[in-house]
Amino acid sequence: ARRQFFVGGNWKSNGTQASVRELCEQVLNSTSIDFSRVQVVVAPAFIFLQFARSLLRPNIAVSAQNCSLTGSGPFTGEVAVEHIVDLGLNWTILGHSERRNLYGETDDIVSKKVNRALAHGLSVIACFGENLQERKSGITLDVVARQLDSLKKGIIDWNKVVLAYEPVWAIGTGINATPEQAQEVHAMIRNWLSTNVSAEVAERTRVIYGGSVTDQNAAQLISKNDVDGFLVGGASLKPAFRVILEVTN
Ligand code: G2H
Repeated sequence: ARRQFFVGGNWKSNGTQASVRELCEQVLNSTSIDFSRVQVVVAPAFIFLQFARSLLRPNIAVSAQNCSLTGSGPFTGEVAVEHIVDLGLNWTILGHSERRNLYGETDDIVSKKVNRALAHGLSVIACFGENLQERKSGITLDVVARQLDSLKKGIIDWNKVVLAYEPVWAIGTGINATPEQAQEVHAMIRNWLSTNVSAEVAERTRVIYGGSVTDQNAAQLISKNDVDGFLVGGASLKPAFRVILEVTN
């Protein structure tokens, strides 16, 4: 049987109370989604987590976009895994390339954050992917394998992990990976899982694609065997997100 599809909306540091309400009510709550086929998770900015949770229908999950490496305590300005758990939420994104590139999160930090989140019972959308230079040099698969090796150190429960392959050159650029490019890396990731974790985990784990996914390219991408869904940024803030949610129906 095919793995359950997974569609995540990463709203990044966007939105207002009004726009969050509109997205929740006019798009997410009013699209016909076959939840037996697709799991839907949206990630608003921390400040809107509770608000979005209060508005969304219960079968759409709400996720954080990051968690602190430290717990609750004297860590001014940090939001800890414990806070996310306390809100009754079950998900966080970790290792997004914007965290890695703009805020200095190394493979090691990401792996430790993943470990903390899983240890406290959260499920994790773990992000990784090569940059343009690395792709041009032909080392994409090595880079992805290195990132997976590091993530693996933090993963204590593969049942709670969704792997998000997000080539950095495709993020917010309008240049998505072609379905063939995505499939090539996703197949390699599944191979890596089979060799380095187990055949069962390789079969079961959702590997989703992120990077300029739109209503125009979602259907072609999802037609590939090893593409189990998407992490959608810009397009998840628009009414067109509806089309992406419906693509798995
Ligand atoms: C990649 C993606 C969402 P976008 O960052 O994680 O964003 O779809 O805007 O490229």
